[in-house]
Amino acid sequence: MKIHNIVLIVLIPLVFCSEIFAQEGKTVESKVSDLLAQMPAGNQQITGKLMGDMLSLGETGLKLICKRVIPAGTGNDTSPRFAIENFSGFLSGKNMKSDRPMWEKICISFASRQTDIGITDFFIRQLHILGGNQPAEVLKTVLDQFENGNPEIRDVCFKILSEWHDYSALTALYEIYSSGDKTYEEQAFKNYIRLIKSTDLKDEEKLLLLRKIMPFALSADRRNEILSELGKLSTGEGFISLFNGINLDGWVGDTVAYGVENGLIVTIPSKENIGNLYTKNEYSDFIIRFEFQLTPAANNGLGIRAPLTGDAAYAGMELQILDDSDTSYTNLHPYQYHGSVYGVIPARRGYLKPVGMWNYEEVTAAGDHIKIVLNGTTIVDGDISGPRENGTMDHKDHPGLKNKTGHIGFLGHGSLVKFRNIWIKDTSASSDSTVKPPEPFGPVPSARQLAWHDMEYYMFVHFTVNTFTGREWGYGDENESIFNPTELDCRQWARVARDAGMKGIIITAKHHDGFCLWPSEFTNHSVKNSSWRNGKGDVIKELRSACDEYGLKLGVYLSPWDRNSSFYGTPEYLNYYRNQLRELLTKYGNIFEVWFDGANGGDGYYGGARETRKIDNKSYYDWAKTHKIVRELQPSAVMFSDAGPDVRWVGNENGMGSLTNWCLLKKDDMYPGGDFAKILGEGHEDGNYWVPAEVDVSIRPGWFYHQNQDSLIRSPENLMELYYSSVGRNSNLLLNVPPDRRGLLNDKDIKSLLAFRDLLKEEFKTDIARGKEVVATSCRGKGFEASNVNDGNPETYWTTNDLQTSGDLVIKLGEEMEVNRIIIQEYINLGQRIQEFEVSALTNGDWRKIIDGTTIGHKIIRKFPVVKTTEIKVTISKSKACPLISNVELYRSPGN
Ligand code: FUL
Repeated sequence: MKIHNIVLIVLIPLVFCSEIFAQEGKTVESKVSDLLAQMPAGNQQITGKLMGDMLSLGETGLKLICKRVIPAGTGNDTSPRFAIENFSGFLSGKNMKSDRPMWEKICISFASRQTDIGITDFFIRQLHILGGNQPAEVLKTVLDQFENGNPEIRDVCFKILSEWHDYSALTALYEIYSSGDKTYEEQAFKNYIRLIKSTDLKDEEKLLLLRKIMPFALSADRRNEILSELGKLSTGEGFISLFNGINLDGWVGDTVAYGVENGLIVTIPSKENIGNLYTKNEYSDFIIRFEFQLTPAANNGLGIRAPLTGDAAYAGMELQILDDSDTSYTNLHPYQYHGSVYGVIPARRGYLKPVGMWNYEEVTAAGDHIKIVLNGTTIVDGDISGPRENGTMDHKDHPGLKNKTGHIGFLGHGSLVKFRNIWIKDTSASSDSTVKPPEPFGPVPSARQLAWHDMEYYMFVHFTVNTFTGREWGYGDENESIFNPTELDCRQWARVARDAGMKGIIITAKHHDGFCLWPSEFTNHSVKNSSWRNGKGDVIKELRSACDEYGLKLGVYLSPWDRNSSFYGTPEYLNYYRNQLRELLTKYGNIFEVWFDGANGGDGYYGGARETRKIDNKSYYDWAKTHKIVRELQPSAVMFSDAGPDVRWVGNENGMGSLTNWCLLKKDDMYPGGDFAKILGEGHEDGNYWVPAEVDVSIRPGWFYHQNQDSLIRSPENLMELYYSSVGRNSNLLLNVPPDRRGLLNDKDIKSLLAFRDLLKEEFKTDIARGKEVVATSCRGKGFEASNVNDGNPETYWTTNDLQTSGDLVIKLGEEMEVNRIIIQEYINLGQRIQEFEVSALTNGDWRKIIDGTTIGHKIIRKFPVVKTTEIKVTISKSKACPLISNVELYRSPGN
């Protein structure tokens, strides 16, 4: 927690040196004193700035600060300790990599040269906070200290190892545990397992690490814990161990006649009447693998689908385990040979190893089908339905053939037999055609949000009196008659939007000047008093029918700030605002998005008052009440603002979505117009609402049309960059294209938009992943196969079982191909989960990483230099819960 807080503290502000540090002529010593005098600083911004100052002190200054840390109780060293801890947090930030080694070196030297345990502790902890730019070196220091320090230092170091944040401490913990040092053994074991469980290691790696520690797990509890972890991991084949090598946990029945010796299950020969040893659990369909060793003429049996009482050969089924090579058995029937389903299905004789050697057997029970492979040879491959319906070979009654499920057991017949390596895979679930989908994880999108995600790219239209006054923010005192577009044609806007590949249009029904593009009955400041169409026009109405004609959705921007209204700033204004909202939401059909702007309050006309009016962003608008109106009148509309509730602002107007972009937000602490730029970009990884980001940006420098910006229109290539930094970063793109004074989109803008559309078509022309063979390291089961990621169906997805949070998907291209673009989509209906991923390409037998990243969400599109490859691998290395991928596309695009 501590580390987390510190990181937050320092990531927020951009760091610049403060004035005192710019002053020449000061000694490092006095700079240090000046700096420490300002700490602890009251707020995060100041602390952040001071950290920049601290960095500029260089090694000498930093060491001077470290020197001021003194043993507890000998004086006040709050300032240096505060400075140092924050500095470690500061340097653990993403972009501070290059400065870390120097600080690590200083901390290591201060940690090792101290005689005071508290100070050593303090400096070792800095290494921990730093989080390991060079984890190996930091770990080495901690380990050296662990080995060489006095008991107290050992304790501190061990604590750090135990709390280590990633798997790099596994080896150290393993060594401590396996060294047999009793003081730390218990904790070392626990943390070794904890790290394996919690890290982003691949399953295969986890398996190796668990197997590595198995021989040192000398108690049954520890063995069971390891085996249960092994069982949870998909071993590729999904077998779990039935025997922990130490005791008979998991077994019932005659646990006296069967015992454990040297890691083997053995029958105790002194016992005359050996009973049966059964699994506690019941199995119906399964594959069991085990090894067994016989003594001359030994007799035992493997009971399957057996009850715990009665003769398993009849009440269940008995698969013979028998030294049928012994002369006493020469005259047996084939349905009594080793492997036979006793009395029911015969076996092939002659494949047992010589007595005293270990045999390896695999039994598959799938419905009525029983198959046994002994030492690599199939000795039984038959069906019990025939004997069940038509009579058995031994002509006896075998009611157990009807059992659907039961225990598996070793059936005792008085001889000495040994068993080891007993593994089972329960296949009952996979023979069932319905595999349960994963449960949702965390907040999930509503239906209206899902529909919004699919829109991806749509048009913003800024149009009002400003178009005619040349302003960006109208004062509110415009004479309505200036609104007079000579050739207004909403059909042209819609046609261009459609041709440009956009899915909708959001229009400034009212901007900050308060002028309404529809004849609102609540104000005179609207089209009804303009010269346009003799005051009979209604832009919203015309746009509605144009959108319908061209298959586009319509959204409205209704500025909360109104520089015309005399009510603005008073409670009455809210009624006015809500009345206008009601007009828009009731008179113009379905609205897909309602855009609540964050710019609020300032000077304005305000009905003639011509003054400055400030409102409190947090409380004035009473947003909850306004939101209710939208939900009531347009239940399928999403609401946009800095803080949602449905869609959030991305935090800038430059077209930049954030690479790490969670659709999640802790919106309860936020409000429109607040200072949340960074959070708005990234969202909150642990956010409690689904509030995805929308990137709003203009094709021109201004939001409104200004003739003098006709030469400053974004080029098609620039629009492509915008597309990558918005749609390609899990955001929607709302691109503003302002109509000119004619009321038409300008030819220059249209040209750029349509050329961009052509570029886009070329960029993503042929998806070379579509339909190719895809394999995954593991799969949840039927319905969730890897092939779902390139079937073109957004409703199907690949996923793993619930306990897995990583996995690989390999797309086999079938031949060497050039690739330079990838699209990946999560199946967000069940939550955004993926935290880290990587893409690599197979070239000449080597896997080479081509990109990595953090979040995915609805969609990411990434560029990379052309690779010639036969296979592309998408590795999900970290996910909050089992990862769900609905789509992967690959392209060789002409772009760079
Ligand atoms: C801002 C407004 O102040 C701009 O004029 C523009 O409408 C932009 C989309 O939002 O907050």
